[in-house]
Amino acid sequence: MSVPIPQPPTIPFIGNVASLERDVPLRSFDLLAKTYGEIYQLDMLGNNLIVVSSHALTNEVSDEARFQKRVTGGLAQVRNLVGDGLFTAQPEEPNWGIAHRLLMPAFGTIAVKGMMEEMRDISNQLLLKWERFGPEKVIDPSEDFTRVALDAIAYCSMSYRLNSFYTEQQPEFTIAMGDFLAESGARARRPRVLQAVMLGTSAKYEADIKTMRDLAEQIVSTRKAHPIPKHDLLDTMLNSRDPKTGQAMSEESISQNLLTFLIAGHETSSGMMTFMVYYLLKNPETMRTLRAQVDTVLGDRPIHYEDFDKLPYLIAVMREALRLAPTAPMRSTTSLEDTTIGGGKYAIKKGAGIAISVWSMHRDPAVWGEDAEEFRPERMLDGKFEALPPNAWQPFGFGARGCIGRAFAWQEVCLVMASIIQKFDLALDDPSYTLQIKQTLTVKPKGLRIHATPRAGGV
Ligand code: MNH
Repeated sequence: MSVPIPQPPTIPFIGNVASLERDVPLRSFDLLAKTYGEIYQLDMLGNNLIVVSSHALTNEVSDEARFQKRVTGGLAQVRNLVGDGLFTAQPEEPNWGIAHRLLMPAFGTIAVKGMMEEMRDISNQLLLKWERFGPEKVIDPSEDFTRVALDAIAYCSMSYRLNSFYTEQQPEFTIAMGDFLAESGARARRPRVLQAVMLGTSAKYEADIKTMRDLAEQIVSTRKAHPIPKHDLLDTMLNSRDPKTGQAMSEESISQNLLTFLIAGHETSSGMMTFMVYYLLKNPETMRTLRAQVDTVLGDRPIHYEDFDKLPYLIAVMREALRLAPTAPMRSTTSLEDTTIGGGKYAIKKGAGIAISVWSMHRDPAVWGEDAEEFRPERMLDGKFEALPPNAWQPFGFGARGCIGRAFAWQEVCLVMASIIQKFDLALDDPSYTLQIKQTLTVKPKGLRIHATPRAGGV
């Protein structure tokens, strides 16, 4: 027999929304899991949401025969900009399949390997900046990693230079995107009556959408008018056909997907690199081990693609950072039929909204042991990662709707982080800094400031 899914007390009209901390809802989800256990339900402004936080239940709802991604909450708001682009399309929308089949090869490891020198061009801009500023400068790593991530996607995917390293403030486009994503998240948690009267906020939201759309449309139409002899992702989208239906992508769909790459690929990657810096600075022994490996493999020559395999400790640090800090900390799914999970314990109705708290699941002691809260890359080494139970490590989601940019992100983060460790001694600006989180659609460390001292030999 099934048992009721626990629910915190509700407040009339707004249900459980008040249970969620406004700035960092993630903290509330994690706390609710500690209070109510591996599964609980919330009334989100009249919509029921079931939240799953353990590995066992995550593994069950990761069965694509029974459960399917549902675009809800903040992600549904992102549709205001990118409609049925890859990330925000509902599974039944045909444009998802067309773009997915057409783009999968273009995001594969071989294609991404071909982007190595363009990524290096962008990565070098960060290295040169840090070297020229020198050890006294207080660096906001999150800002500079955002520059790297956005510029790399724009340059690699559509041969467009955002040139974020050449402006004191972030470029207008970046600011518009940051504000748009934060507001999309906020909207999902805001009662409709309140939303209706926030005219200034809505006008700003619409203006940000226009700023981004204008740039994307301009890039697409310029390319159509002046083709270049280069096979970037924009070229693939303009000139390939879906192998299944023979259909081309519409111009609107192309713009929406260009913006999708920028959205899906920049905060996640930049947040990941910022978390890596934080964990490395808080774990000096780990930093020493990593530095030793980087020095042995690279010496003072530039990193090549072939080196990534020779840096298993770097890979372990990356995996462990994404375990403790999955920068896309939650995902949504829905049940295709009336069913039960937890060995018949919990009844789930067809169409039920289910959120998977990857953040909590990545700390499940049943998988990670009693030291789950500790940053320990050794747990990802020597075949231990490969031996994990299925779906225990899900920072890139899973299945058909898993991250298409995974190889891209992996290569970029390897390149940037190996180069930084090779070339700089890093230090916290405030040695007593402890992790605080900023949450929009993704999470990143808040208020982290560092110094970067070039090592002998120079950049
Ligand atoms: Mn990415 C989907 C995490 C980098 C483009 N990405 C997802 C999902 C997660 C995710 C989780 C699944 C979301 C869901 O189930 O609703 N992504 C990441 C992380 C990084 C990342 C942690 C970096 C670290 N992603 C990138 C990069 C790009 C990108 C870089 C593009 C250049 N991601 C996507 C796209 C999707 C996606 C596009 C949607 C894929 C689909 O649904 O078909």
